[in-house]
Amino acid sequence: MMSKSESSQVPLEFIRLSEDEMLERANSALERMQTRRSVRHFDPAPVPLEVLRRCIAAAGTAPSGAHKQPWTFCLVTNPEVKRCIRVAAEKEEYENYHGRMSERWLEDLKAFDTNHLKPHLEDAPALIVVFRQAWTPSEGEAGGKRQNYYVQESVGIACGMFISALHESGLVSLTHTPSPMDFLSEILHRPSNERAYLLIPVGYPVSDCSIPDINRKPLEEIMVEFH
Ligand code: IYR
Repeated sequence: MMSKSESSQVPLEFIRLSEDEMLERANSALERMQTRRSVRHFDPAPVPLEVLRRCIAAAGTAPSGAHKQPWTFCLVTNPEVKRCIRVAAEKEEYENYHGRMSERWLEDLKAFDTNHLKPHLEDAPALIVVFRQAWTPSEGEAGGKRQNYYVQESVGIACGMFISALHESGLVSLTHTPSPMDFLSEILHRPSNERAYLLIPVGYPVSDCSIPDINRKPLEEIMVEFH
């Protein structure tokens, strides 16, 4: 018996699949996900904005603490804004690569051929800048702030769903974390309850796109079963 609840409840629409069908779908989901790669070399060709809007809508279906949906997705295609973001990101990354990152960290990044230069921030036709909302402005609350819950987890899940939706839609992306990234709040005029979380360039790969030769951990290495 479900306990009485104060919220209004509606029926869940759910179709139970046969186990064969489930395995087939799980296999094809895995196969699709295995072809996703982060890309650093973008073709400047524009992408359909409506596709990006739908992918952001898909991200917005993510579960979140107390259903606060504590995220804002800024969709940037304006070349001047992209340039500002690139210039500010490269300034921070220069400091990172020339002193702020440890030798070990730089060593770990060698396979990815990264440095402080971020041409993809201008080459990619769209930048999606994800902000997390630490709190929600509220006139009725003390300090005018209403708390959000599990914000990092919620926004992380939404970003994962966004990246999957992009991949399903035939686009490539990069999860980029310039650090620190407060400059994004300034450039995009975000309110004080928002903090930049992730910067995701999106587009098509260049035709001769290369990617790091890396392997994913096998299932046995990432899973422990308890039955
Ligand atoms: N934020 C830097 C450095 C960097 C860090 C990690 I961890 C990466 O996986 C990749 C890069 C940059 O964007 O270059």
